[in-house]
Amino acid sequence: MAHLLSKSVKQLVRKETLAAQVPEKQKSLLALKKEHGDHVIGNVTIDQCIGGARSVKCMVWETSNLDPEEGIRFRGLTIPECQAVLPTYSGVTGDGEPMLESILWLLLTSEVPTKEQVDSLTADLHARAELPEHVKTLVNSLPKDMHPMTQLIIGLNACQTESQFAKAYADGAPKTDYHIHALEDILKVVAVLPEIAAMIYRNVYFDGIVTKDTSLDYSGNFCRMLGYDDPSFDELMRLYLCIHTDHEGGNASAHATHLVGSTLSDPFLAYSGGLNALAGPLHGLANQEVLKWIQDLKNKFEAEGKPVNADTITEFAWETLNAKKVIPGYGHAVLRKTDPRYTCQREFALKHMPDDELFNVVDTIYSVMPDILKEHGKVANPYPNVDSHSGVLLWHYGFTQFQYYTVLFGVSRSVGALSQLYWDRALGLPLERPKSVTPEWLWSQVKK
Ligand code: CMX
Repeated sequence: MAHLLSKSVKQLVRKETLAAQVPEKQKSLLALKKEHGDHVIGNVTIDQCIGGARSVKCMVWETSNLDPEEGIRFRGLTIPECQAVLPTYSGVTGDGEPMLESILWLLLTSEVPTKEQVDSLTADLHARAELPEHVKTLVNSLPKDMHPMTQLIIGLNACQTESQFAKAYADGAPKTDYHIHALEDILKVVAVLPEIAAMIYRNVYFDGIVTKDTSLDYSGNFCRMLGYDDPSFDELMRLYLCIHTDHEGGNASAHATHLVGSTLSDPFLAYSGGLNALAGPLHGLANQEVLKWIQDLKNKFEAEGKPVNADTITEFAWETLNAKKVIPGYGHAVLRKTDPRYTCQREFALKHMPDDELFNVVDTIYSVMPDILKEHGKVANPYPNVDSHSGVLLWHYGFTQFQYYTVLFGVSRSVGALSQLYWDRALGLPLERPKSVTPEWLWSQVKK
């Protein structure tokens, strides 16, 4: 049976906010296409063609934009601006981290929500969060040594039986209604991910028991399901989930979601595609790699009776680079400065755990790594990215199972990638189909 949007969300998200915006945005995009469709906005070099399409402008993205120097803006707001204006759990804006529901509202509607709107969204997500029995059985049957990301992807794919979009499509729904059915699925995917994620965590590392507390917000309830009840950890989770949501459209997880969705695969399948991309070590898996790198470093020098300090970190960094491996958590395909997502996590650490041993290791790495990478000479951006800091914060609260960290990223990224998927369907964006060329064709262009 189709889930009905809660009354408040129905009014605020669909009827007043989104429904008013959709025709305007459709009109504007149509005008761009019709009146300026042949306007040239860039060239593509052979370097870009071979080099992963870096900087090729060929995708429209509503929800966020990434500036190489400044970093991410969610609907025009930087991370500090989001922290200053978005509703928090305490109800006092600026006191604590923004709620995940706040950023979902912002990304979806481009409007800063009120606390009342955010609370209505919390209630709506809790109401949708029930997992089908077959999903529970399936997730509980997975081998404990299967990577948590693989388990998450399997769990989400199995939830596809709940897709209202797929059902509406099969029933012949008109194209103009696709975004409405997509929104049902999008909210459902966001709602079910924490429980799937928590089941995996509890199954792999603990007793398999997941206890909800829906009197809390999305992040607080997620923490309880994972088995944590420290309010300070709830705040960390709010920050963590907010900053990982979106990073414009070209990153692999967002782009994969957008690409799969462009075939009119439903949001469950589309976001499973995104999660598969996120599971790669050059993308979301880097957060587990960072912790592994630090543990390897500590083990090596402890065995040699040496302290972890700037000198030993430098030595280990050069060993890594000379072995032709990457320093996880450093570098970025777009950013050319320290990632503001790194900076806000550092500020959280300075506030909540200034004397934490591992935080000090991460901070010491930050003090030496940019110069090492500059000297190495290959890296376009020698500064840390988001993944460089996230693990150490989790570790502080006893969340030391670093093979699991990317799952948290996966829960968060659903919010950005799927908010955009709503707009993909609302704007009627077509099937993605860039042109590939053969190496022979490239040679023929050079010889011309
Ligand atoms: N350590 C060592 N070498 C690095 C490096 C790093 N941290 N970052 C880039 N390089 C190397 C690249 O491998 C590349 O080498 P080759 O020419 O031999 O192929 C060269 O420097 C140039 O790469 P680049 O233009 O600076 O970076 P890319 O856009 O190709 O790649 C990224 C970006 C993130 C994949 C890369 O910086 C990297 O591998 N970083 C480590 C992994 C990581 O932290 N990923 C997480 C990114 C954030 C996220 O998506 O979650």
